[in-house]
Amino acid sequence: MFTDMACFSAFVLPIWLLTKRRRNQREKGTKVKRVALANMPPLVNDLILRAARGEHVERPPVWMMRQAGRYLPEFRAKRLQTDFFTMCRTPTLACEVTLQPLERFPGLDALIIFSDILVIPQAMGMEVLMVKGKGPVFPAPLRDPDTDFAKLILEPDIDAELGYVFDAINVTRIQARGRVPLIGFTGAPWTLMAYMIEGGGSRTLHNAKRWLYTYPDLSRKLLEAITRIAIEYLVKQVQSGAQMLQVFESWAGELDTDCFRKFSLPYLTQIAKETKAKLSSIGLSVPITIFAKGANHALEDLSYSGYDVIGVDWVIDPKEARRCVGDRVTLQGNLDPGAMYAPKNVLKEKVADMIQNFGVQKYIVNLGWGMQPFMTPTMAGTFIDAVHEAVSRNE
Ligand code: 1CP
Repeated sequence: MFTDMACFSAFVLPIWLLTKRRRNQREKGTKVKRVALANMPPLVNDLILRAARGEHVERPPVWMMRQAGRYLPEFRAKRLQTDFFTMCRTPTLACEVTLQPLERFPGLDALIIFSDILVIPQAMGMEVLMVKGKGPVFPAPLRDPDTDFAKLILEPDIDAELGYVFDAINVTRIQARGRVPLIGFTGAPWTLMAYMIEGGGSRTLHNAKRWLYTYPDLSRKLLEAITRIAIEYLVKQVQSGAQMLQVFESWAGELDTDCFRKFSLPYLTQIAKETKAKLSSIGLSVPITIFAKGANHALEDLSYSGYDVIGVDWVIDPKEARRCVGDRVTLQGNLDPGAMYAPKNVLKEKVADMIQNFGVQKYIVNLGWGMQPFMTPTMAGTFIDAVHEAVSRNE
């Protein structure tokens, strides 16, 4: 009897557990047969890639952060039927909503894959829910540095945990039929760490700040782990079909200049440099954008950090932003999202002035932050038309 039990726990149980784990990973992982990059439809409009690489363009490309989202009635209709993260995890659905803005606005020059920055904390073992009227919520945020940190998976199996994003990118790249490039993205380490500790959006970030100042070494450990994950995640997005990448450091502006230099910039730099090196070693290369919202004080440092494009928010003058970065990078932004609520003629004038101030070359038109749920498709249409009109007016 004893030997039977010993045999069971020594041999049968581990094998059973291993196959169960593999089965789970398969279920979470690849469901669609991926198409190789060599067999993707040829790209018709490469304006944004040329602008990002600093090559000559006829007009600046335009897209909008959060362009797939709740300001579109067709998105809301889909969301009524499905939970947010189920949408992210279902490649056909993620593909459909990624394409929605382009179907409505053929004047757009890029797509961004429908997903969320919080899929990385999920891959690290944390639960994240999307609560109506509240946004993302972590039922069990990181609070206790000992017990909670120990529960985190610092080296998750990226293919098993995030394979659905790669599938969604692959399907979308095909369905986009080469009309415009597809952008992949990740949250940056500090922003993700802050969400993981706060457990959701926060005005003060007081829990995350307490952690950062009280446990700087542990904070670095966490930031390093997220950095490694983000790099592998970005490389795999490109291998699946992403043609450009963006890193969102949405809460950069919450850090003072010293903390930004210690807890954000080094990791942002590592992400750009290592992602590029890894891609280059497998014969791939895509432009990468950093959007460090609120870190206008660091524009010069960022212009040396390995990124091709720097996204800027609306509280910096375009000419001042250009002065900080020289001609080293392309700039992206920076319309005040609030200008979308202006009368049509005022909005158009703002866009024309913005293009005049940034200049047509080395520039990608965007908002200074994402589209908001209160905006309307008409506002987005006016914004995009304004870009096309402003350039033809200048010719
Ligand atoms: O209920 C819903 O339908 C949720 C709305 C929504 C959507 C459409 C959320 C919740 N995320 C998204 C999609 C999303 N998120 C995209 C898709 C592609 C696109 O741009 O069209 C992207 C790029 C993101 C990235 C993201 N998520 C960021 C970085 C960009 C930014 O705006 O700074 C951040 C901070 C998040 C967290 C998040 N997810 C959702 C909300 C409402 C938030 C912000 C919560 C907060 O802190 O207040």
